[in-house]
Amino acid sequence: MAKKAAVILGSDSDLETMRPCIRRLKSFGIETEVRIISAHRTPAAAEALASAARAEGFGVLIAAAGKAAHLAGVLAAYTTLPVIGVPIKTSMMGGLDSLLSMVQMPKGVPVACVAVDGADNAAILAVQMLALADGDLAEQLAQFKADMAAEVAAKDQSIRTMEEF
Ligand code: RP5
Repeated sequence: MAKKAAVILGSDSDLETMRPCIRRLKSFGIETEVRIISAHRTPAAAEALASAARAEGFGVLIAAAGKAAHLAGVLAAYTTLPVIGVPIKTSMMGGLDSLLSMVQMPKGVPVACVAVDGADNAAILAVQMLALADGDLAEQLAQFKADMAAEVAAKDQSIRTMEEF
């Protein structure tokens, strides 16, 4: 049976940024659970989710958080599943605070951190991880990449024929 993905938000204020991630996972047919769990406000829930995730059929966890963004790291402390972090853009530091909090993990507890607000890439990376053990998903990914290349090639063709250049 295909592994599930979990998208864990540090706050409901992260939801709009993360909608593309949830949509992308669903577009690949990945069963996705979305939760709001905070490393600081509900740490016991973070431990419970991460500790049980592998046994519950998850293959990857995606964690979005901003500011002192420790959620992905805390989840990674309690699971051997891969954890992908999405640092959320902040008003004061543009997300650099979130990025550094998330990416500077101690040796032994990695988090695969995507770009600030990199929701879509988090989903694609998660699908690539799940596709290691799922041939259908791997085929879908190959088609996704081919469609993306065709789209860029069409734009290239179009710009080459623009009169303004
Ligand atoms: C983090 O602090 C959340 O992930 C969010 O990005 C940020 C602000 O949270 P709220 O104060 O809006 O709940 O924990």
